[in-house]
Amino acid sequence: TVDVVTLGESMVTFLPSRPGPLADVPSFERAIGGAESNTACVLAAAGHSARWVGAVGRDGFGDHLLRTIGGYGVDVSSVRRDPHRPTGVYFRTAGDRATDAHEVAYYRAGSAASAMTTANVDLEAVHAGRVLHLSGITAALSAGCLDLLRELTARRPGRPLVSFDVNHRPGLWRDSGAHGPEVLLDLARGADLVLVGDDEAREAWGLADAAAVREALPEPEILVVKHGGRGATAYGPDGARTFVPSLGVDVVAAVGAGDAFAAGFLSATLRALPVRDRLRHGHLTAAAALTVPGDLAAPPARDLADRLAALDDTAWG
Ligand code: KDG
Repeated sequence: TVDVVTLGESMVTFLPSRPGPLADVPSFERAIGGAESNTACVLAAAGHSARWVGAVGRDGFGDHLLRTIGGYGVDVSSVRRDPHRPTGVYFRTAGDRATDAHEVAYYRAGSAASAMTTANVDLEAVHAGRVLHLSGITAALSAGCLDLLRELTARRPGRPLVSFDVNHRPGLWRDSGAHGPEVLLDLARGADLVLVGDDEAREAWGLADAAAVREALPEPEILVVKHGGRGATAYGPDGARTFVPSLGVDVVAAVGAGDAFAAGFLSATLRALPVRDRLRHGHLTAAAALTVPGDLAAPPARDLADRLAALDDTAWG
């Protein structure tokens, strides 16, 4: 068995050569994006076996994604090549450093990944991990993708630990016939581990704080509510609540930080570390992603991360 399987859409990402609005950026640099493959890449870089399942076109961008994600050591052998649909791409601006307000232009409607269904995805490969990591982005891509996520979050005996990062992307839901917030809450109820930002919970569900999110989402064994640069709160099955502050890093770009946080938290979960240390590993891994312009940064080496996570509360003040 693999440690972690993730499923979702990956795209070629174009990062701006300069700050400023999309209308004014003269050139872009190619990188890769996709929340779920980002998490798989960081987990593989941290020494776990990871598989990413998705679909890409039979085009150069698809080749590039497979090569790059595979280059991190992620198993991409179950990714479907679609001869009829293109690989999705998106452009982003650098954004404001203080507010992280940025523009995103997606070109992913009708992409290979949006055509994923329960019938064309290798479900055996999807279920073969100790952990299956999903995100709410996939649910917004198409009716077929939403069905697939419903199937994968349905509670049934013997399934892997299902991890769900809410990743509410209002721009993607605008063109979908479904009501994003309701669908996301419903999918989250089927997961064992849920990760959500307090900003997302406020925007999508109108829930004011972490306690209100736990009240609305009692089903997942572990619920992690992230408070941006402040920290994160985890709720366990027994009502236990653990808050760990974030590291005060100089943020270059917040993109990819949530995916990295998930990777750090999952890595520590696979190693059966206590919840406090899972949160600390989440913050440490996120800190690496926060300090680079693109989605992906190498996570801190495991022994260093373990030593940093073991520092006393004054260091984690
Ligand atoms: O978390 C980073 C992702 O948002 C980015 O890589 C693109 O997956 C993406 C999306 O759909 O927004």
